[in-house]
Amino acid sequence: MTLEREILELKLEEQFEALVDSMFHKTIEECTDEEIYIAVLRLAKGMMHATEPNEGHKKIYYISAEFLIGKLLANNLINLGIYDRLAQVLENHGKSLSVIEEIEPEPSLGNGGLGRLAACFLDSIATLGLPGDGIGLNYHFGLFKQVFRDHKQCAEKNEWMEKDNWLKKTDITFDVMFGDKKVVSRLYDLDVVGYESGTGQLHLFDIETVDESIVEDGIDFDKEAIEKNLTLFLYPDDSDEAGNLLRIYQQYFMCSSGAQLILKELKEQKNDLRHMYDYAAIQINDTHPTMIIPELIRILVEDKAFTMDEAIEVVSRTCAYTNHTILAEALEKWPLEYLEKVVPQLIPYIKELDKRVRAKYKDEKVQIIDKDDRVHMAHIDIHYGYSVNGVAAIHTEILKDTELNHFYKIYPEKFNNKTNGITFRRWLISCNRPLADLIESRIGKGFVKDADQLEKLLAYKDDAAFLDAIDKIKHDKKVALAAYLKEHEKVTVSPDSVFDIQIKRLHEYKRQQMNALYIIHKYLEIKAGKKPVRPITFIFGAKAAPAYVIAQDIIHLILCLSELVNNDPDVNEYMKVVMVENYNVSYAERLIPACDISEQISLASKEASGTGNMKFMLNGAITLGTSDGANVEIHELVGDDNIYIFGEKSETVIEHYAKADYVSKDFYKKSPVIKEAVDFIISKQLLAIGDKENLNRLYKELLNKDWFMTLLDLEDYIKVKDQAFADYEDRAAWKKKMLVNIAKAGFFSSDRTIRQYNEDIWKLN
Ligand code: 26V
Repeated sequence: MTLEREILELKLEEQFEALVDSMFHKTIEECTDEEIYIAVLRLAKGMMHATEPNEGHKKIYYISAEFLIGKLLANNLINLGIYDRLAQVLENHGKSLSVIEEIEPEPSLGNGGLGRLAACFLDSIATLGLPGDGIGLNYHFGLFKQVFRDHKQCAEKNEWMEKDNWLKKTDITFDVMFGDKKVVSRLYDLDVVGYESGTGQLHLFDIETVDESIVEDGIDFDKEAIEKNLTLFLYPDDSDEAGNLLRIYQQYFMCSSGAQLILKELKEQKNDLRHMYDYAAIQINDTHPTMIIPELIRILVEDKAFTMDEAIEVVSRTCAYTNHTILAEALEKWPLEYLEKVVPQLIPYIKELDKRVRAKYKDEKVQIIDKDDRVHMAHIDIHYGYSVNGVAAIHTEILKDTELNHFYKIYPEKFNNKTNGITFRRWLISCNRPLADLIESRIGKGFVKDADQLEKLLAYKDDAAFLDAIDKIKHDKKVALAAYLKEHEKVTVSPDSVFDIQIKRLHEYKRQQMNALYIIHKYLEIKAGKKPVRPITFIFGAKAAPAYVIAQDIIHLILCLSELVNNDPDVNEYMKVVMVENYNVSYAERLIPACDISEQISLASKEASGTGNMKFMLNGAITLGTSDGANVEIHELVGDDNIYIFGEKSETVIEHYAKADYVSKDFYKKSPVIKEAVDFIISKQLLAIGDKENLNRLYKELLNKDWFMTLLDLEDYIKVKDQAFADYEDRAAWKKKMLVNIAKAGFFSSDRTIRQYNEDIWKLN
């Protein structure tokens, strides 16, 4: 240890001892782990508060209904540059920082990729020294906690907001009007500290009158008591009108609070609102925050004496929109009638925006209010924002060529691509420190802030000692995961088996059902005497929207399969199936470093980008995937030898949809392998374990509809997956594949993505 470091550590030790003494009148040794956690939280909050905010002429406001920040302790300590020293201080006193980290509850303020992306972006904005804040909602229970009962998913509330947490209550409040009804919105802040850099803020708004006690069994509550429920849950069940109205209440509450905050900050800095776009950029994360456009226009017209023309011009030059999906059912279209009920004051503005579009363009497809009186939120963003971006190259091309082609023809200059990224601080340094240290030992620390430097690792492609070291870390991580699965899922898996992992939200287009059909196929092969050379551990993690029936059926199938396979003595030596309970960011941080094969098997054209694929690659897993989303860019970077690509291309899939000529039954009839696997869903063995209704429904769905074309790609999937398992046995070659994947992951740093947003869209400095 250098002298300088020793002094710093001594200082930190003294500082921490004094803090603990003042808080609990005890020594560090005498404190419980919970007390130490609270003291570390206090220490980190203090240091973060003292870190300079990133400042500049112009600021980016990233507005999003989701910020899936995960646990913050380890990440914040790393970014503050004190993680190792504090770990040492605690160790000196018989405490373990990794045990302390476990105590922090995980905030679940997001569903999946979209929310996690927003969190990675905040880290990168702060790290790059850019002035920028997030704007969102302070959901008290966030996304539900998933528990399995009778091989089915049940939803419970996730109480993450304990007395001691990272939130800072501010004295900033705003009135938000729902027609004549006034509610009060209060701002809570979270400091976002960049890696060895300044800070930004995550501004989370909460309704003052929120009442946690109205939550009954599971996640049921009175959906109509808006003053009490507005910020309780993220996207509550929207299968009925009350649920949909609540989403609109949430969205407007966020947009109105956000708009008022932005205008307040502009005023404090004495910036001229008529040139708002010189001082602020607002990035609209999917359509959930779209109402900020009409809301800003409304405020400028009604309170700031702008004409309608002026307000529209200024707001349109300030707001930019990111599209995260091409799935029609996910593109929000609110009935005008619902908006009238919730926010009547916005209706004249939305109608005015629509009127102006109609005056210019006759094409019905670009109108804001359609003939059924539904308001297309994305259309507001595209007409009245200055930039429209997709999140991976192929996704942006599909937007331009098909889904948003009518808009692309009008505004080609607005369209641009920003391939997603991930923060390496969390997805490498924090979740896989041994790998980060090994990399540093060869190429230095520069890659942490300049991710392209990872390419230097290619020089070690034939260095057997280095390749073995990577493989050893992978094995250690598999041992650690196996121990965790034993404790938490009550299942024993061998770290010497291949770990094949699919973790993401449950959706038919992501095709967890195809993976399940492969598992059935493998099970039947083993039963018939064809044993794999090495055991395989199939791991899933996924939450399904409570009202999404087929997704629940797919979870049910996987849980039934795991019961069948893991308890069958003919088979369980050769394969295991694990579906982890309550998959979340913390679980991802354990699963990703331990993965050998990363399942990215969406139907080509449907996964806008995927970001899990990037996290796996960075941690040395090899992708098994379709030509979809960012897989395409991973493929280009690593080359054919270092990825397993299968399935039909997006053009073919798009054509099938256009011609409506995909018939799943044809594939079922044609292929005995497919037939056997699909039929097994309603086999005696599975029906003895599971629920007939769920299994039958899924069977029929695959046979008669299969909207996301599972059977189209199943045979190729089986073939290529078997090849991947065979190749795994050439250990030397596989280790090289791991290295190439790690070395080429630099492009997927969210620092790169944010630099591009800044250069092309925000232009902050
Ligand atoms: C939302 C919904 C809501 C209702 C019914 C079905 C459905 C299906 C999908 C969605 C997704 C909404 C947007 C979203 O989360 N997109 C994800 O964004 C990630 C970050 O850009 C990206 O990596 C994922 O590919 C994309 O699915």
